[in-house]
Amino acid sequence: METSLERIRKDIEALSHFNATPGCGVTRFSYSKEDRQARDYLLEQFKSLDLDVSIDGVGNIRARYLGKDSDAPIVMTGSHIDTVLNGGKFDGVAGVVGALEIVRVMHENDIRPTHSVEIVIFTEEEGSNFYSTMAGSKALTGKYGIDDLKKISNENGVSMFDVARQFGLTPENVEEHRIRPGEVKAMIELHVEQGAVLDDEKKTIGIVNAIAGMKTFVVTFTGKSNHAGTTPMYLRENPMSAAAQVISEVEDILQQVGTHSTVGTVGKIICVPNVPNVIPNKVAFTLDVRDVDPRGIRAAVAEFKKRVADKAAAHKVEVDISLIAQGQAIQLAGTVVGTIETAAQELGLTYKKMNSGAVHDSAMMAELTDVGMIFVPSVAGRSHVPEENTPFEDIKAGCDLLLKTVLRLAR
Ligand code: HGY
Ligand code: MN
Ligand code: MN
Repeated sequence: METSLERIRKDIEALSHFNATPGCGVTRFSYSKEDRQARDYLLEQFKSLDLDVSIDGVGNIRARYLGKDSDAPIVMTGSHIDTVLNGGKFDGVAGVVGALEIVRVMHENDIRPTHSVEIVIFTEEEGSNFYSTMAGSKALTGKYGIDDLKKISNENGVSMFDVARQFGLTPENVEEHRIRPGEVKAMIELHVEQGAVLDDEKKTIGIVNAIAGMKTFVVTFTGKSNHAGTTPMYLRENPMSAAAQVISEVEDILQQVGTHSTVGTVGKIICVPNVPNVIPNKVAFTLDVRDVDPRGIRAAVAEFKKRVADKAAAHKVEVDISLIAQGQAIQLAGTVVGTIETAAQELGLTYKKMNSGAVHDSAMMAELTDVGMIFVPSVAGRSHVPEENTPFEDIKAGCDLLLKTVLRLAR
């Protein structure tokens, strides 16, 4: 009994066409037209399998394949279908299609494990709308309540609460649909590695031990706008000078105080008024700091805040640092890691135990249940780019491993 390469390929290709930027990677933000199309496609598939489907107030989808004991805690598997801007077609989708495919195999072979198996599709994993990664899984696991959903907003100042409402959902009910302690026996997420380790070492499977924690800040320097030609340098209160110096020191900070696995990224910068012959009055940028070792994040953030304050003073500008997203580093459950490893050995798959530098919704589930992750290789380690690629045969191997693992956990 194995999964179908053709169905896996067909689903991934079909979903990749629900895309706002054809020809330039895949862009499918939560609550967009493309998101609606992808949801409808998947809901169609779930209906054909007679799954018991529920959608919570922010759009997290749960589709349950009933086991013999409907009261027993469920085994959950899935991921996300939203993307970054001009991203790839495998990030998140591999795990959702993998979950769908293993349920199809159970359904067509009339396999009824004791525990129900539930497909989950988490909303807004990437944070592309509201810059808060894993906002959907944070709501589903109770880390985000209604107040948090009203606090995080998009570039037009519209909150996630209101965007979800406009999408036809009921965010006011989100707290009723939270996953309850004891409800989930285990959660397994299949995901592309998004790094180069498996591709470099020619291994088919990554068995994840730990998922990095992260903190995302928005740093805003505010100075005094003025004419670019008539304002002498010594009279300037220029937020761009302060921002440029801090941004250029991020690598130095990590060198000095980070661990070997601490990473820091400035990925977005906003300049107001953003006109060549005007000294800006405001410059804001994001800083994303991650590590599987919390000490690395703590040390890097402390040093970064010190440098930010020094540059603000040196350039006579105001500064505000706000934390807009965070996730704890987590160790995955030894029992689940062991189950995945035994299954990989039985399938004769090459594999490597490893950490995840990317964050994942599974990390949000880790306080409520035992969590495991299965990685499949990313060609040349590329992800969050149009070049993102994983051979379908590797995804199928990951799905076969997911099937074996889930059946063992759910039997
Ligand atoms: O940013 C991440 O690690 C994930 O892809 N959202
Ligand atoms: Mn992802
Ligand atoms: Mn991603």
